[in-house]
Amino acid sequence: MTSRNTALIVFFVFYFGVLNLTNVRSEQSPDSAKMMTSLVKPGIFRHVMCRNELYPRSNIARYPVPDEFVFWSVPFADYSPPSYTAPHIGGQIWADPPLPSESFNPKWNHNNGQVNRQSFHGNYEIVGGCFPLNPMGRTGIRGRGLLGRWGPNHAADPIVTRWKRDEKDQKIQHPKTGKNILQMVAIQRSDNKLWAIPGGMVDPGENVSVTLKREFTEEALNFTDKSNMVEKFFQNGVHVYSGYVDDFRNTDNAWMETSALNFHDEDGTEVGRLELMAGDDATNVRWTDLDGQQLKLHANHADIVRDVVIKRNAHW
Ligand code: RP5
Repeated sequence: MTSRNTALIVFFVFYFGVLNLTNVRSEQSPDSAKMMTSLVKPGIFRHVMCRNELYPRSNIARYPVPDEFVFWSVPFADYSPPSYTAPHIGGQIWADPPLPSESFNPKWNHNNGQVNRQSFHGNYEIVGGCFPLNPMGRTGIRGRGLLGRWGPNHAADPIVTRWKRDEKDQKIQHPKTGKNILQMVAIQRSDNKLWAIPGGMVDPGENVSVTLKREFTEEALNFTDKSNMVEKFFQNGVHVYSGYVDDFRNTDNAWMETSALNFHDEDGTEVGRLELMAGDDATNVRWTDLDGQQLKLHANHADIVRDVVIKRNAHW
């Protein structure tokens, strides 16, 4: 076989491989949706949002990482990403000290009750003597970037839903699928202007269930609700997802993971009736229709939300 033929075969295999993956991402069937979320696994899932771009709020370019070199298991001899930790992180109470350090030796892969350094994806490696290694592969940048913690940075994402209704309070069916349409409270993030689940970081020692309610109250209600209703509403969450987030801030040594729960207002009389008001970290807040054709969200939030749609047999 000539080298030209070999090159052509390699090109077609790669091209159609990528095409196939793209189709899986954009296909809207519930089965493929389930597959996508379960694809957020080391060695299968490839970074999309945290690769090949300028690092946010900096002029640092990520080292280009082609699809086939994302996984650490694939040798990439030329890989020499820049190291970056945002200057404003230094000394923050919510952030770790710089590494390497003589005095800072956390127990990696361990939860000490204050900071959870365990990953949902099993034990991660420590490289260079002290640096946690992103379990999903290369991101084109080392250091912590904008993230406070080395290793996993744990967040919580409350997916608050209700059914879309008409003026007579009847559920609206989508003309194409005939299924009821779910709506979710989404915020527009101030940092990247993308719509997102109104999630946030788990504070030291905080229980995830507290974070879920706190973040929703801060970001989507701007602390306006003084009733007991929200408190009660947040007692009935359905687990949706625990794992890695393809967040634009991730690096080779620091990354986002989340616990996502669905809080559903079946008859629209609880949170479904509240007036939404964007908090400090959000530019906007609104009830958003969950429609696979239209929905573009921050990180891989759309994949997470899609699981709620499947569970509730709603239109997508
Ligand atoms: C995402 O960023 C998480 O899924 C969560 O929604 C959010 C947490 O970060 P901040 O909003 O606190 O910046 O990766």
